[in-house]
Amino acid sequence: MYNPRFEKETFKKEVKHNVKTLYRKTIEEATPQQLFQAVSYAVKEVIIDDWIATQNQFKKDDPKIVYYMSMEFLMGRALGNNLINMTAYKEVKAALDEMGIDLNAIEDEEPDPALGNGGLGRLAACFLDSLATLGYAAYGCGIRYRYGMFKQKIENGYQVETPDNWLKEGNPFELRREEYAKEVRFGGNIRVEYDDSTNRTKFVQENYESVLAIPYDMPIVGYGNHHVNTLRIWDAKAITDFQLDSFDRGDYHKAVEQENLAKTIVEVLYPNDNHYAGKELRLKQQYFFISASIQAAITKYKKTHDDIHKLPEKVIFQMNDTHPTVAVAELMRILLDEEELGWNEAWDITTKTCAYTNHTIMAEALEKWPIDLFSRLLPRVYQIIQEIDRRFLIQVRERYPGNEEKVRKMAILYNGQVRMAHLAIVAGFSVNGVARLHTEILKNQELRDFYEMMPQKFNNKTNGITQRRFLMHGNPLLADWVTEKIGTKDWITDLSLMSGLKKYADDSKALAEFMDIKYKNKVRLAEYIRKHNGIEVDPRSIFDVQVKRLHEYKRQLLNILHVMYLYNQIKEHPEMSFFPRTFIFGAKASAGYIRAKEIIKLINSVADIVNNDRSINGKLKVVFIEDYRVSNAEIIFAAADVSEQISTASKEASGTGNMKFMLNGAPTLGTMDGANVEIVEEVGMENAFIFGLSSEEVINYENNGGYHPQDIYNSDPDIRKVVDQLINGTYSNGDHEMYRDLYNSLLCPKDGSKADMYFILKDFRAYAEAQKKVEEAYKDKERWAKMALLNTACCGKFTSDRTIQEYVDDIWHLDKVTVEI
Ligand code: 26Y
Repeated sequence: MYNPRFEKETFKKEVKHNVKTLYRKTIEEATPQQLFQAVSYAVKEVIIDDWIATQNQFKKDDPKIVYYMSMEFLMGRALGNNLINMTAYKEVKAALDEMGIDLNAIEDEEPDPALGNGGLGRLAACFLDSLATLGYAAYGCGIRYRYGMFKQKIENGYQVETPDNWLKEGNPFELRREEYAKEVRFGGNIRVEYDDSTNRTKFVQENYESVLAIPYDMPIVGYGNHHVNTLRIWDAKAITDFQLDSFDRGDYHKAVEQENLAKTIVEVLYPNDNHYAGKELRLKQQYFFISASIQAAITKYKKTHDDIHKLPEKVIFQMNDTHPTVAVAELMRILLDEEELGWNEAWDITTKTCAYTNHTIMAEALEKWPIDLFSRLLPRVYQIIQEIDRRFLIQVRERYPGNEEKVRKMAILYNGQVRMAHLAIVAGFSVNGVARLHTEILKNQELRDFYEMMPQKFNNKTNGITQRRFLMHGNPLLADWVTEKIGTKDWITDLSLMSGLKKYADDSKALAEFMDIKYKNKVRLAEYIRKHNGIEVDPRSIFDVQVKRLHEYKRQLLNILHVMYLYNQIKEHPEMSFFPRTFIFGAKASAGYIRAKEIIKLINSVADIVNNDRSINGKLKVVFIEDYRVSNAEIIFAAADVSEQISTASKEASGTGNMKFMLNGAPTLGTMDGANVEIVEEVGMENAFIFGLSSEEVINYENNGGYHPQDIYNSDPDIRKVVDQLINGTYSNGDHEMYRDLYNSLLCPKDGSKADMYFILKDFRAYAEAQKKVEEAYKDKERWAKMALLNTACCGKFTSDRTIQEYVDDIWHLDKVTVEI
């Protein structure tokens, strides 16, 4: 056992004690939520000891620390995960059982901390898990949003957003740390002063508004190693509590303003995924958490080191996309104005501590702030960026004399805008993509000029996921089976050991066991669907799953158009052989993304018609799972037969859901995009269903003005029929306008964009054929079982432990810490 405090009787006593002191109740009287709180506090008690031990070890060892700076951390529930990582899940479950408490039910009382949108935020959470498990010193730095990702309700087929008040009942795992508060200043003007005695020019910010950033720490528990890192998320508070006498001093407005600023700044997570909207409040959020985090990191460093020049030996700031990029200018500001270094010294330190990860090539996701807004809000930071840009452009002109085209393309400040990606690349010593194909596209297309000028900065770090959450916690049946089959639990921290399953690929008994576990997980999901959607699905049907954010490039529309096509086929040829199929969708659309919301409505409309058509004998079912999030994702991955990864090639930087499906034994049906390429490389073409245009082909079409979807529409009657059904009322009660915009997007967009930008009709036939192959393969039970098992067996590369070790080896160079208890 991990810790004597999880010993049954001790732990039971602790829970009873907590229920009594927190609620003045007995176990029998407590509500499930109260039990969740009481159990969580009991678990936290144990964590705290390890947390202290880890911090003490840091003090002793003085390791280099990575600060993972991210606007998003999509953590998922903490209780179950913490128990897993403390290797106490089963013991605690048994102890609670004896008290008549069902751990699973208690876990369901925990709201998902949803401080993120999708892939980028969840990746940050997997990285924190791996950093602690591998024994590296790390802080996650982010924002403690009052409201996380909205809750999604489906009403009459439409998405309706409601606020995610995740802190309503209190968060038992967090610690408020008022004593580490930092002040963050906005706006005002910069007064330049010359100090004769020191011969220095001083830059003094005046007439600013400020807020106090208050850190909340959450423990990040490593697996079985007593290592506990910290996720530090910042709350905002007005700098002086509202004081009435300020009214008399004429400061009334300012006092109110500061109060409001503090309240609004951390109010809510922006629900945009891969789409930049240019909101001033978002820039405030960015500077708020970055300034506080960097100040805190510097304070911590200076406590035990006296030479600021050596900061790069102990500190790394990893910027999760461009959202935290203002970090480079803020670090410069502190080094110049507070540490009083010269420009060259400050620049040398900054460019050795900051590194940047790019997560997207979608043009609309690139952050470019209007200069007037930026300089008004962050006057001193803006001055520094001007100087960074000025010096950088001198280098560009030196390298490319007379080539003003280069200057225009590479400048940080251009056309009235601050290009955050350029700032990150110029100031960072490392620029990485998140899958091999993605990094190649960055080097050869999107960031070509930068790659040409500074090739040494560019590197690839293919994403990964944590098997602790997505197998051990999400799929305990399969986890236990894997341990039994490969004869060791060590896969929990060394996923390459999964290859030990390969020897069972032709073992009928093992294959039957594997598929029996899949079946049980399908029954579990079917129950979830019955409870939450009121739809009956048959666990013997093929569970074909697409769960991810809703975005046109991810092509949920291709999937549902294909369902419409299948339905037409079944209706037209009732005699044809057809293996029963359940198409499962889960997706949130950004609140302002109209077309994405239309696609959700379409999926639900198709579901309504298809699910209620008794003439097709339940051969086809369509389910839209409401409020897709980390907690139900764990159940969904475990139950999937087919993993839909059908983005337009070149658009999905990596994908990480694809890896979670693979881990749980679902073959990929996908395009050669993102990490799919590497998945296929590991598992073999014969164990995946690959279709569609390649990224080169897509990029080629794009560079030559697109293609003509009308030709396909005119020549393929099955496709034409499906597309026409968008506007002939089939799925809209006779309303011809409801899906007109989707129809137009495919054939003749009204907004001036290219027809079928995402090559849905172009890839349709290839997709339908690949789907046919899925059906054929599934009918052959043993063949399918082998494919599914080989997916699990070949997933070793896709652990975030591997990804993190590569970041450590190539970028961060951290020291391993062994926590001594
Ligand atoms: C509003 C705005 C500037 C913005 C907000 C969120 C831009 C982008 C994002 C989120 C991007 C994101 O989640 N990207 C995904 O990152 C994953 C982790 O690297 C990849 O697997 C995935 O392919 C990529 O779409």
